[in-house]
Amino acid sequence: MRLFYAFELDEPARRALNEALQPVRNQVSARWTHPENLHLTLQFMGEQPAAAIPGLTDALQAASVDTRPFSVSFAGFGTFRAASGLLWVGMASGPEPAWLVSRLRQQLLARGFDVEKRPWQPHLTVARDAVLIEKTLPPWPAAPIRCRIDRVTLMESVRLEGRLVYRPLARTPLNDKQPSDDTFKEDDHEEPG
Ligand code: 2AM
Repeated sequence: MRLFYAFELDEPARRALNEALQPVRNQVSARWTHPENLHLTLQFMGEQPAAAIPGLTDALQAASVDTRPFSVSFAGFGTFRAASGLLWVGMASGPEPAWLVSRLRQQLLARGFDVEKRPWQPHLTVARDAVLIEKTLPPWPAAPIRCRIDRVTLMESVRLEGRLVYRPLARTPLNDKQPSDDTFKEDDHEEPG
């Protein structure tokens, strides 16, 4: 099974993004991501046996208990290498998503899974095989699109009749009972001994 962890977009964000991309779809020749497939990958796990799912779910739960829900916003096009044809939309946020990815990687390593070693670069892939005229990225056509993230999903990527489909296998809520970092914590002030 081809598995990865992702942030799913809530319905208003998905709609807003779809609308924002509409004029660009007419200007740039590309294979555009199907709107229902829009997601942001936290960690790609590659081929895994079904027997790995409990461990992968457990790692996600352990990583999520320390993270409260948060908001992100999407705006601006980017590409890793213009020649790759992969066009993405950038994500702005506080530090929470990067912390979450870092905790998730630690939890996965502790369970014997391999993880991506490169720093996490949040990106929402919106098109592949994009032909950019003189390698110029299209201007972002809308206001930044806000999205509330309150869970992380373990996803399976499958091809059904030639079409790429992402299937949620497990959704883990972030911990809305978690105090924010500036909240006083008694443990922080305990004297040793
Ligand atoms: P992409 O959007 O940047 O291609 C499902 O395939 C998800 O996993 C996609 O979001 C994809 O990211 C990501 N993915 C696929 N292959 C990957 C790889 N070798 N390394 C990291 N992420 C990968």
